[in-house]
Amino acid sequence: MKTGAASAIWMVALFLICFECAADAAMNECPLNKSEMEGGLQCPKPGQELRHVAVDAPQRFYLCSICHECWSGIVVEAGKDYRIQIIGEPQSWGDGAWKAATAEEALKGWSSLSDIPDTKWWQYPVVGPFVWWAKRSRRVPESDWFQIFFAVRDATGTDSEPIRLQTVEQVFSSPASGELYLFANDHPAYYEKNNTGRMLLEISLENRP
Ligand SMILES: [Ca+2]
Repeated sequence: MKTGAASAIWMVALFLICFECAADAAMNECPLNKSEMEGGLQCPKPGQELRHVAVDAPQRFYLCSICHECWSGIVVEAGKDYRIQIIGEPQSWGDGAWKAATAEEALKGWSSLSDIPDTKWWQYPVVGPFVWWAKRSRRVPESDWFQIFFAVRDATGTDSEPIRLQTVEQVFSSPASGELYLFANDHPAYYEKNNTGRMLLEISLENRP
């Protein structure tokens, strides 16, 4: 009887360990930088390894700034409330010379050359006008460079309006049913050129009273 009980405990433990492995394996892998992309690690595509979020069963996924659309694999439902949270600090988060060491800095993004430490005097007249001119071509023109957004693509292929992730932990009502994707606000031609970084996020379903 004791041997049977011990076996049962081991079976449960092995199941939990394997379940954890499977959860990790299902996470959306994405490249940290151009070098990893050239090494073969591509940005996640939509519709891969889809996972649903349940109450008390949060799911984790990565956001990589080099991806135009970083597909989370997370399926959300219109009208339900979700809590999205950055776990820890981002890894090597940056847009060219601009770097963010903390999640708060990453969320803030940057607006002009004065936000970039060690900017040289000659860069203001040379690079400054380009930074100002190019901002109208950002994915979300009215928001600063590299601020983080998420959106939902429904079954018809229609994307919801992007919602800005403004705090490390944020609750939102899903604007549509479909897969969640995220992106750093950038000029479309300047993702693979100079974006680096990966951050881990977690999403959970809010339990409405
Ligand atoms: Ca960029």
